[in-house]
Amino acid sequence: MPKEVKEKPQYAIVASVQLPNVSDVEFEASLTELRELAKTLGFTVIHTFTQKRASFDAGAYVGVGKREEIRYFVKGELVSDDEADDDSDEMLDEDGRATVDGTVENAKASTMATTSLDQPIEVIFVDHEISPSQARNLEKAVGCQVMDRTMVILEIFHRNARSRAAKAQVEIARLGYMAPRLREAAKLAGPQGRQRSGVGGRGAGESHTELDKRKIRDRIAELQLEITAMEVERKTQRARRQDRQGGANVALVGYTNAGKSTLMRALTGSEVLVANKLFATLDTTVRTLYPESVPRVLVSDTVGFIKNLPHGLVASFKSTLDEALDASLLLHVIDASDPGFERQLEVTDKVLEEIEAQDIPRIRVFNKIDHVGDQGDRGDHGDVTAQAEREAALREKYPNCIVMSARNPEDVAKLHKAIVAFFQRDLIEAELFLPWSAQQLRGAIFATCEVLAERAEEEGAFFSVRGEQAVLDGLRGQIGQL
Ligand SMILES: Nc1nc2c(ncn2[C@@H]2O[C@H](COP(=O)(O)OP(=O)(O)O)[C@@H](O)[C@H]2O)c(=O)[nH]1
Ligand SMILES: [Mg+2]
Repeated sequence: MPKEVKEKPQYAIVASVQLPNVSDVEFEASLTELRELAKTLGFTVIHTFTQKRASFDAGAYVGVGKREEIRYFVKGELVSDDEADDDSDEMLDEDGRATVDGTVENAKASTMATTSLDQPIEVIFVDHEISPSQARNLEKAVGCQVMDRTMVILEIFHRNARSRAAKAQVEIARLGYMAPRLREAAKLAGPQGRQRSGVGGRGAGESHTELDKRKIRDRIAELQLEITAMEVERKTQRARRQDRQGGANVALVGYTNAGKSTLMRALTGSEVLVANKLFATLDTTVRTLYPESVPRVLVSDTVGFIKNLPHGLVASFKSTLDEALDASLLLHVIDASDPGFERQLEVTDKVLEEIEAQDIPRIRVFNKIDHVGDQGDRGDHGDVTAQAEREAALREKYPNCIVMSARNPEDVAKLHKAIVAFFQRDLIEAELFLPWSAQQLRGAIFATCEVLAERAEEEGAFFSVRGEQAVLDGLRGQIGQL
């Protein structure tokens, strides 16, 4: 079901700590992915704060100077922070991005940047899973809601879960995430929160949390039983689906940021709608291939693979990917410009096998070829030689693959053609004769077949068509009866 259309942008910022064992490339890739996930949730990320540290700040994930800088940015004004005198942790910053002096300068610049915003900054996204108390402290320090990586991913899975099994699986993960956070929620709620238990006082608040925790455990057990029961049911459904003939469905699968949604829009002609920002946040899960083909092909987007998927979310991810099983063709979209694309390709193949989608025909689509060798800041014109080399290597290694750029309309047309060709592989060419007396069937011919040529004769019209055998037989039968 489409979400409510939001008229105003929801602004957000991102913060991340780079630990010593994380390379710059890895760090940036993870941040890009998080921003992409935030966009999926409908947020416009306007700034990213980064910091190099030996470890996360035990109290609030980022160091105190950084917190101050972020708060300036969020509030759009200079506010003094009681804790701001403790600057010891900022010394670890190697490129001086977060030294305390620099912080104030950055903050002043930030203040200017944010005063022009028509909306407040609502959320700060954090690129790690942080503890409940870190989240609470950070929230207090910077003055907006905190969402950590796990929470973001859970929300996306929640929105993408369609089958009952997927919904149950995601709920289990959500409950597991929430359980340790209840105590913090109770603390945040203050005395009022404790009163809910009816007794009041500190101990009562704690026991209320214990009660909630037990409820959560019971609910998880219940859901687990449901899932086990549903697995049996699913196997029979699967068998039924595989028996079912026809149904030209394509599903786009692959990592987040590979270009699935962009391709979906390009392939289905929904570009115009999506260019209008209002629609960018709408669920665009299933659309018709455009220009339309015979048979009509439905294209669906699936939840993207995630590079840093928290271990506890693997089962939920697989269950939300289940809808790919309904497809008769998978387009596996790969970002050919991502240095880690081969590893991602392997992981995708492995997961598809685990959800038993390995027998569904697949086209590998190496996207973003235009971006190969692009250092990011030089615009969209990457290194042409590097692109040609990468393309040749890919074609050699993956014989039937498509190497393309979603930004190139000719490439999109080629992919469109490949999809249509796949679904037309069982079509046959034939000639139909429609007497003038049976012209009411003309519409039916155009609706169910691809008409290659039409020729008027004295007795009626000849159509050279391409269609499914069963459809052609049906039409001939109808013509004969008239
Ligand atoms: N340079 C380049 N960028 C692309 C291409 N395809 C998609 N993108 C960009 O990559 C980002 C992620 O694309 P999106 O379709 O949202 O990826 P998804 O997460 O797989 O749905 C967006 O900023 C797109 O504009 C491409 O072929 N070339
Ligand atoms: Mg997408």
